[in-house]
Amino acid sequence: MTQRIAVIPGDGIGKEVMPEGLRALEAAAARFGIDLTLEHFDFACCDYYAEHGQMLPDDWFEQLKDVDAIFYGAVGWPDTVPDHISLWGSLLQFRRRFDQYVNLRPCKLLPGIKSPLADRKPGDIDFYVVRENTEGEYSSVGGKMFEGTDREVVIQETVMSRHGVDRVLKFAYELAQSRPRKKLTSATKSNGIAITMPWWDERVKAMGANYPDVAVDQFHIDILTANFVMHPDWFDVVVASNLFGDILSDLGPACTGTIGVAPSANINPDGSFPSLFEPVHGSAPDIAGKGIANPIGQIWSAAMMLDHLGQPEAAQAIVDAFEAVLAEGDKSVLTPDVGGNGSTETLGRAIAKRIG
Ligand code: GGG
Repeated sequence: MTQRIAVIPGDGIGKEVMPEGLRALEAAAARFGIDLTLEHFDFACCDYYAEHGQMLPDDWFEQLKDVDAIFYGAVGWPDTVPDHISLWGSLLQFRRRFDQYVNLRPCKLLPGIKSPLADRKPGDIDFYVVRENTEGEYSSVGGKMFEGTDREVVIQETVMSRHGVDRVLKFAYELAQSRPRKKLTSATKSNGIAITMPWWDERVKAMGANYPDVAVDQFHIDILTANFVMHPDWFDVVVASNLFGDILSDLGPACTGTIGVAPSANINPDGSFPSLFEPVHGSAPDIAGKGIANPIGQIWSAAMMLDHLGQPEAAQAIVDAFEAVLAEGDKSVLTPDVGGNGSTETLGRAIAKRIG
């Protein structure tokens, strides 16, 4: 049976890393006999907005709802579309309408990459950030009063529901329980944000009763960011609200040397709608067009997608391939962010060749 994959490159370096993500995906599919149908879409990017005045066509939900997974690049081109319009008009619509309430972001120090933190080696940093992905601080609830006057007021609410928080905590507890260290860290700011965050802490505690074998700790987000830098080895599974999870899942990969390798899975765990796989990085206008973006975030996202589609061996083959190419350390192959003088394509081709 064929698996239908919606391919949406998006903006900036999304367009450059996507071909390498597909090269790896197709190499793994060929090796493991997986039948994939790739369906290409030109929306959810700022070029589409320039032509149509919106990021998505009116019938986007109908076009995408029956695919098996969405493979996405990056969004944002602030020279033409303000970032909040492009993000809310595309990725956040997908996450919300397809109820992709878990954003799973692995953070791992890979072989051959030098961490900016002293004396860290592969194995020292290996944790997941589980980010709540449909509510929290990313709410569209709020408004403006007396706009443009000296009495101007702007309000934006944080939205946390018991349904929304409990389900992402359950996912995080179960992930922690499945790992050898069985450790869960929750990120809040309960002294300053004194309604929603202490309530999140209470839900963590209540949910913990179902997982007595999982060790739980809780940090305020400010000291937690310091501990990511000073003690990244402390962490196993870190669960956080939408905004805090977004910040931590950029900081974590930065501690592993480059955000360019970081993947993510926007998961609808019950499978009622497609899940979406994309690199953590954005469209990076500063390096777009130069052909030097690291494609591993996109390639690793392809591996997460295959795993989600029930193909763990193919997923592992992709991970083994990029780890081997990184460990080899051929500078003519590697992109500049990991010490090479190669290109997006040289690195992508080397990984695809290694997959077989
Ligand atoms: N590939 C991820 C991407 O394009 N990120 C752009 C961005 O700003 N994302 C914010 C978010 O993930 O909430």
